[in-house]
Amino acid sequence: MIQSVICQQLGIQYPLFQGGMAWVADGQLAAAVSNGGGLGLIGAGNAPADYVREQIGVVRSLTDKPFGVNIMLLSPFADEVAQAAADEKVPVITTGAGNPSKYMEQWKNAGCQVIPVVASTAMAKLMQRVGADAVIAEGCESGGHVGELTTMCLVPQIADVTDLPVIAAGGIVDGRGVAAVLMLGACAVQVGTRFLTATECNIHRNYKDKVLKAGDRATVVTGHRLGHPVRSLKTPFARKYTAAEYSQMSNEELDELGTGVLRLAVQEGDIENGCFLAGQVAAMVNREQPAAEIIREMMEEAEPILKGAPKWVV
Ligand code: TUI
Repeated sequence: MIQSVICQQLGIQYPLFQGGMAWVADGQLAAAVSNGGGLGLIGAGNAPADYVREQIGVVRSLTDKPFGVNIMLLSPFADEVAQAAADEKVPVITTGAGNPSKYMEQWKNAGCQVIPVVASTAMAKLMQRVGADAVIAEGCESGGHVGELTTMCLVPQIADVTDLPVIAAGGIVDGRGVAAVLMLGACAVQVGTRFLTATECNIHRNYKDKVLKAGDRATVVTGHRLGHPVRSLKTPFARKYTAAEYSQMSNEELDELGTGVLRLAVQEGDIENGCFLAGQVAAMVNREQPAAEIIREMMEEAEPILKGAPKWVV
């Protein structure tokens, strides 16, 4: 079985995190992943603290395994969600889309392990200095908010500047990806897109179908103009937004255009107006499966690949 330092550190069976996908990663999905031996995460996204508390209750009612909450730092509710996570003493807190330094003391005092997403070596060094327990190096193959570097380039550079465990994210969908990032210096993976079609994932049927049908060039990055590039499936909304970015439209109007579009995709399955976040690996997601099966399959695939590695060395 594939194991690494992160398994002992967090008390999980397999070195696999589920992405903290906004609107998608609820208590039910997180519990299914944790029960499958990975680390399940609740995605706080732009939701208020009450929603997050409720979902923590859902996870705790379904599993006694470790789990986490992902806090999206651009959220207007980030402060109250940060407090709720500390009050609830969630085992693991991951963060995205910003610098979580100001919450560090609060979370460490509550006994939480803090694992920020970093998109640069500078941020990785800072996170080590302020007491993070590990870092997630997320390449721009991922869905949602993206940095500039690819997983292939980011993971080894992050591994070179920190002694902390590195979890690789972005572009990992099967055992080949798991094996590859372990070679780059990661000790675990974070997987988002593949869990979109997990049986326990409560997104709209249309969202799952779009992912299942996606081809190799199905995604596009929009949002550069407002400083928050986001990868999503090429849909009427993505085309409309791209056109708007290059038009005379004001930044305020552009911001307005992007408001509420994740909910429209996840809850309404609105093909015209929804923004369907997904990573570049969407094309390789071809089946609906229980979360536990996804985890087991990825780990079982990676093992013979890693064991076969000596054949490349004569
Ligand atoms: O955060 C994500 N993925 C996301 S967040 C999201 S919701 C959203 N809503 C409105 C605008 C933008 C997004 C959908 N998907 N992934 C983790 C991630 N974090 N990727 C990149 C980063 C990151 C970027 C900059 C982390 C730290 C960072 O530091 C900024 C700084 O201060 O230097």
